[in-house]
Amino acid sequence: MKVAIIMGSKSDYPVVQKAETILQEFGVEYETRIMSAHRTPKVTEAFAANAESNGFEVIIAAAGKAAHLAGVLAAGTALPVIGIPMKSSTLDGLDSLLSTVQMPKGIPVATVAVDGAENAALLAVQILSVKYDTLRDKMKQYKAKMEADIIALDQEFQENK
Ligand code: RP5
Repeated sequence: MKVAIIMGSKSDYPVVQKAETILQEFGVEYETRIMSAHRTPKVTEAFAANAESNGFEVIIAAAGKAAHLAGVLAAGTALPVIGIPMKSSTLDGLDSLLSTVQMPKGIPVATVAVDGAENAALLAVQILSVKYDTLRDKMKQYKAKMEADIIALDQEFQENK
């Protein structure tokens, strides 16, 4: 199981790293690359065309401003593409969000929240878990732990307020 994480610029990496951390937690192999729909269009197109034969099963694409990266990748592959709109501009990421989510019919991009790198990785794990049962079990454990942690926090909060 292998996920491609593509980011439009090195400046996206502090956010993108959070997706890497989640994939590590779930034991999912990933490769992180810098590619741009606008600055390196030929490289991006070639990556999308060869992603499946290179063993990738899901693509995560993080980009900001006029963020066409996820859409361009989705146009060039049958693999599922998850878009992370980056809050990298004077418009607080609204530009990235709309550029990523407002895809024309036929070319979906599963768009997470602005800077939502953790959810992008979790969604990638959930997509992969359709094929890999071990990942579905890990996802169930992840959710159960999250629930238990919050219940414990609430209990502590009630006792100490
Ligand atoms: C986008 O423009 C990148 O994804 C990044 O979020 C934003 C700014 O890029 P840099 O100017 O920091 O390279 O293409």
